[in-house]
Amino acid sequence: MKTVYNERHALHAATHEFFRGRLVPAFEVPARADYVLKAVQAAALGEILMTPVDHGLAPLERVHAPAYLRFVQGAHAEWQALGGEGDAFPAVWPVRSLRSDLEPQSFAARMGLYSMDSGTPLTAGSWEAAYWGAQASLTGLDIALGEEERAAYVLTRPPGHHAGADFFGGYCFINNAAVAAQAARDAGLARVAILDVDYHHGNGTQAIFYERADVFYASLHGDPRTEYPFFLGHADERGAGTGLRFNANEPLPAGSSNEAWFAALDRLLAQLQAYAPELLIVSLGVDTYGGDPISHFKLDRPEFVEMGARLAAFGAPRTLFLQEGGYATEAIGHNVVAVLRGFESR
Ligand code: OKP
Ligand code: ZN
Repeated sequence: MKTVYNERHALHAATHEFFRGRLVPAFEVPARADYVLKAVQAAALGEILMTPVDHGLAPLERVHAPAYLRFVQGAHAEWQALGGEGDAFPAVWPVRSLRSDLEPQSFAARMGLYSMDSGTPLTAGSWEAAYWGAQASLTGLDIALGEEERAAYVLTRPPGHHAGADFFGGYCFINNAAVAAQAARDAGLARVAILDVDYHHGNGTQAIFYERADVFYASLHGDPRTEYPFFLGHADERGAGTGLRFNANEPLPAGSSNEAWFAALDRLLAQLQAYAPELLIVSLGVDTYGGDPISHFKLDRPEFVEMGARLAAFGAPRTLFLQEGGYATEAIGHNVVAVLRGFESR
């Protein structure tokens, strides 16, 4: 399988994030992608494209509000001009009863309007890293839909699935899975499915497609009653309007067994099988690993191989793997390679 690498990922390099009232070393760090690249090279999975093809801003604007994209692009410069030190963080949000239909002038206010948490440092290079991550995803899509290949893997960071149409958060700025799904629709595919196996619910991806039948979002994740992103990802969220029945969540308690995890995976795959997508996009977070420092499932190498095998057995005509989370830095490369090997062995 070919890999598309976002060689500009390290331009997004936060040193610290807020956690329990203090700044702690960041979990979402450039070394994550460096380790995965090494593992993919060592496994000789196939050609690695180091430079994504630039598809421009238009495919990003099909998913994200243009005003939001402009804001992210210039945010760090605005922060610096105001005398902000280091990475930029939001501090105020338009919660219930406050207006979010107006864009304020104040930078601090816009920072809150366009974000969901204070745990996502916005650095000098965040925009460029995220922009090229979306381009890598579009390049991976081209490969997966092309004549030579039926699947591709996109190695990028920061991740994307928490980013909504007009907000960043959960380490995410551009929703790569949503951008790729929309581009596939625009290329003429009728039905696209996104299967999100990251430990965390992909609230951004769900919200973007919640009222649509042409992109099915399915996720298994830590129960939002105790796990980030807390405010979305419950089992009763089945879609709305035309999108009713085209959204499926399998929240599992923190600490769930591997048996419970695979049973939930099979329930989602059965729903997706009935949907018969022309393309399966896998939001591939490997923070389901037992050694992950911020997550609480128990998958290990054999389970990652089994995950890949079940995704292959699913038999989608085309499959696109996009890198999301995974914070046991030295292990994530081996875990990702295990999934991709399992997929190719069937
Ligand atoms: C992003 B992805 C830990 C705080 C956790 C947000 C987690 C985002 C996960 N100190 N904050 O889904 O892997
Ligand atoms: Zn995650």
